[in-house]
Amino acid sequence: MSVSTTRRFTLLGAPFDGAATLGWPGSRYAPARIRAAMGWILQRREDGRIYCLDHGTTHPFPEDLLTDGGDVATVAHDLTATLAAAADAVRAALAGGRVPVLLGGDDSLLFPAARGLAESGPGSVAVVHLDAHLDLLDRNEQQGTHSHSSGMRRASELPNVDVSRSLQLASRHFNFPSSLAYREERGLRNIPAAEIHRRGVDPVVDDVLAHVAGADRVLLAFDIDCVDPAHAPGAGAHEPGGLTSYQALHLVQRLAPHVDAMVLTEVNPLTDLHDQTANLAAYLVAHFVVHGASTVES
Ligand SMILES: [Mn+2]
Repeated sequence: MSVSTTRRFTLLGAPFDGAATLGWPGSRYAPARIRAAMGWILQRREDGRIYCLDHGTTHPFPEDLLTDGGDVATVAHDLTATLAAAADAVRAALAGGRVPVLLGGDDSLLFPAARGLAESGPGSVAVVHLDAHLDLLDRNEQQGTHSHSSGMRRASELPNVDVSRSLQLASRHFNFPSSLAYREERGLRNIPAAEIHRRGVDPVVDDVLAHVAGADRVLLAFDIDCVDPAHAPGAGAHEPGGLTSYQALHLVQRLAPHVDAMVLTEVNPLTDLHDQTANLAAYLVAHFVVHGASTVES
C-alpha cells in the first residue's frame, strides 16, 4: 500500500560569503535577489493552485506550502557562529515538521545544512551534491578547514552521514588527486558532468535514486556552479561544460519527492546578469517545492 504525504517548506536565507576564500565573493546578496525573483513565480498562484506547463498538471500551492523563515543569524566576521546558526535554523525547521530550503551564501553552508539534517533524528543521511567542484579539501593555509572548498569534506565526517550512499554530480575539469584518494577511500560516488551529458539526465537520476535509497534521509546540496556559466553567470566561479538550466530543473523536479532538505549556494548577484541566475535559483526552489510537496512511500 502506498501512502501519500503532503509536505510543507520553509525558506531560510544565509546572507554570508565570508568563507568564499577563492573565486568571487558576493553570494551574501543572493537570498534577497532570489526572494525577489520568487515573487514573480508565486504571483501565478490562483485559489491555492499553480499550473505546471512542463507536465501539463496543476498542483496545490496553499499559502503555507512555502513560508519564509527569514534570515539565519549570520555573523559576517565569524564563520563558526554562522555555521552554527545555519545548522540550528535547519534543525528548527525540521523539528517543526517542515522541509528547510537554505539559500546561501557561499558553499561553506553545505556543512551546516548536512549537520542540521543529520542531527534532526536517528538514522542515516545521504548527500546528493551538485557542484562543479568536489569541495573535499581537508585544510590548507589559505582556506582553513571550513571554507567553501571543504563543505562536503566536513559533511562526510558527520557520524550520521552515510558516505557510501552519497554522491557528487556535475563535477568537471581538474581537482586535487588527494580529493580523488579521499573519495575512493570513503566510497563516495561521483558522476561528472561529462557522464550526465553522455547518458542524459533521466538514467542518471534513476542511478541516484537507487544509490540513496538505503539512506533514511536525503540532503540536496546544490551549488549553482553545477550549471554552465552560460546559463548561470552569477556564480562564485565559472566552470564551462556544466548542466543546462533545463537539465538542472529537470533533475530537481525528479529528485524533489525524495529529498528532506535543500541547500542552494553560490548564487552571486555581483557577477550576475540582470538577475538571470537569481531567477534560475528561484525556479529551482519553486520546482523543488511544487514537485516535492507530495511524497509517495510504499
Ligand atoms: Mn562549486
